[in-house]
Amino acid sequence: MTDEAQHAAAVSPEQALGWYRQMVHIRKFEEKVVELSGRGLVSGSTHPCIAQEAVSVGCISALNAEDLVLATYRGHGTFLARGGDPKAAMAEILCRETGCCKGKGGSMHLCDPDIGFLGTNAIVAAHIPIASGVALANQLKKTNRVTLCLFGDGASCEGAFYETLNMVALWKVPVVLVCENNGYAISVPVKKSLSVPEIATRAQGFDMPGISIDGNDIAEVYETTRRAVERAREGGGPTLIECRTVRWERHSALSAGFYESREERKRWQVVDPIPRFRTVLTGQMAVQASVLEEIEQEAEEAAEDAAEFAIRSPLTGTAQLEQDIFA
Ligand SMILES: Cc1ncc(C[n+]2csc(CCOP(=O)(O)OP(=O)(O)O)c2C)c(N)n1
Repeated sequence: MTDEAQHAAAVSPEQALGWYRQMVHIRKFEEKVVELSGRGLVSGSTHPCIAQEAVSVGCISALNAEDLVLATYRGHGTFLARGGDPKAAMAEILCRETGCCKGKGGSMHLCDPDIGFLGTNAIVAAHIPIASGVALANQLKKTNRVTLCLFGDGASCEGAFYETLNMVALWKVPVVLVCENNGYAISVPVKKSLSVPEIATRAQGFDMPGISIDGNDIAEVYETTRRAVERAREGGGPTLIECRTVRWERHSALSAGFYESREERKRWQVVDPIPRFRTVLTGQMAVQASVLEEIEQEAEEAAEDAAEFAIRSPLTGTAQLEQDIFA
């Protein structure tokens, strides 16, 4: 039995199918975003999370409905995994009035407080102290809510990360810090930016747990996050989880993979979380391939519907510039 199959053994077929559905929906959504970007419909840059779907879906499914999430600009998948409306997300990415932020945030700023999704952020590592402040506020208010914060390996090299680790460990703040280590910060490979082989070991300097896991094994991501969330909720404080993953496509839809080698591409495709989980579903869980094909078809249609909705919606114009502004 593979590691993945062992981790999935504790999961019900319903939950497993739900995860598969979410991962495939995110994949199709992101492929559509890349296509629309190529057609010149996305203003500025957009950062696909293709191949990182298991991290978004696995860790978000370990949360309660009241918990809170903050993520990076590579956060479309996290937004969708949290239950964000794909039409409102696509409209936001295309800067339309019907977007979740009325088209003023664009691809890097998705937000929906109604589902506890407090936003994605374009400034590398800036949201790590913000998420921890949110978690501290909830600790002080005794709400029992946990805050989940996702960020990249590049962000783990920023000063804001270390300052935050110190304070959240000291005050036992109920935050779960999930580092999506996809091997690169734009074009800089981790071997040129990290002083340690595993980002998770950095937690030791702050006397908090740090765990490095296979971020493309959705059941392992779920179980590790579930334990960290439980610990945070019970007053045990923060955990740093390093999800080792790959960024299969490119840094952004504008910078089509010009730096990865052919060998690296092949390695990335082998660890792709979707076909890997498909094997678990059709094998030990005996799910019919036709059920999965239906899910893939439905996801493709949902992505197309989201794109059509966004394209039909009016572009956010200068008339709205001064609306919803706090000064
Ligand atoms: C404070 C800051 N410095 C630099 C940048 C430019 N920048 C945008 S993305 C990025 C790479 C970040 O890499 P990582 O944290 O590993 O996340 P990934 O893009 O791989 O998901 C950089 C340096 C920025 N947006 N913010």
